Amino acid sequence: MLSTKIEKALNQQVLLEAESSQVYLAMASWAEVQGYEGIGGFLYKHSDEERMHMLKLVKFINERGGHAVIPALKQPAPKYTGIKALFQQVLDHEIHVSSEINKLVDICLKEKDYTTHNFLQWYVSEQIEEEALARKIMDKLKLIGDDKAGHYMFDRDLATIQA
Ligand code: OFO
Repeated sequence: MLSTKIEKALNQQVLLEAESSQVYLAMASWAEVQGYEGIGGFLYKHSDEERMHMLKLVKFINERGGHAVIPALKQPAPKYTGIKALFQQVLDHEIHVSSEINKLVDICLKEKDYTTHNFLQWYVSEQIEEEALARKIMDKLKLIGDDKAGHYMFDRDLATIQA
């Protein structure tokens, strides 16, 4: 059984994962409209993944006797100044998510909720991978700079990367 404190904290994470999915969906749509098919495809997949992260939390909360509340979402920015700015936002966002997951883990330890602590380990590992991938992408973009041909290759490259 979840304590009220843990239930509330997990519901906050439901909101964050839902927001992540929504933001990446907005980014995907923008990229697609700009002609970046590979980037768009990558971000659509990433958006789906975040929805899966949210669903996993919803199921867990309900299975443990809590109630997962599906939140309202604010509209994400519809436009981006460029792909570098967009991916910097992805990286910053993932760093933020990691820190929120760490806070959740900390609450679980304080509350001695080892079941939820165990459940959250999957998110801890997932965040390591997602941050590493976002950093790798930013490193590539820094190398490319403003080179148009580089952007074209990068877009093709991203079509083959697993979100
Ligand atoms: Fe990438 O945020 Fe979910 O966990």
